[in-house]
Amino acid sequence: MQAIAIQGAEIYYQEDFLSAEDAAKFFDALVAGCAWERRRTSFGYPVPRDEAYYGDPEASYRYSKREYKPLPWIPALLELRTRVDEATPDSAYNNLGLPRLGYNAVLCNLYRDGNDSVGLHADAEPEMGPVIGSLSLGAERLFRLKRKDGSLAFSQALPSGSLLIMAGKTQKNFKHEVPKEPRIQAPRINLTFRNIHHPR
Ligand SMILES: O=C(O)CCC(=O)C(=O)O
Repeated sequence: MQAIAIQGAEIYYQEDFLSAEDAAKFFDALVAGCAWERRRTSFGYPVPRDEAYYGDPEASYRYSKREYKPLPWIPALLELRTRVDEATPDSAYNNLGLPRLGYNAVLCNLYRDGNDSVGLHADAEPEMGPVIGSLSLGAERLFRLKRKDGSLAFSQALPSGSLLIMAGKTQKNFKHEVPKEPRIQAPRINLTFRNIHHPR
């Protein structure tokens, strides 16, 4: 994977992580096979994307007052977890002084078209590990990273089959978003592999 130099962040990227054939195969398997759900915010509005959460039984967490309880892994997601795990550079863990923890959960997002999105946020809950593997499938999606002062630090169109790893202090120093792109009419999927750990 290629390291992308952004001061205060640690990002790795591989555009051709999956072959076009594999990306299409996994996209079809996940559109049909994930238990997609349009959840509501604490104010009762639907979030602008469908979600499905899979993982090991201990990987529950709360985000924005929503409870995420993992469904048991399905074969396509298990296979992708292994591949994303193997591709995650040692330095993502070594630089943090962590052992290779790997991923025990994945949040799947389905953006049905360019009107679906995710607003600016960081994945920085205390139980969430700092290494996150983000795999893209389907139509291209703009992914942006912004500094705390709102300035743009990174903007990349993520094509199907690409893998982006966020590590180091990326979640502490930056927020990320997928803005609406109304011209996009095709669906796109993002999988964010995480490590959820509840300190005892
Ligand atoms: O689709 C993306 O790349 C962003 C997903 C995301 O921010 C999240 O799941 O927390």
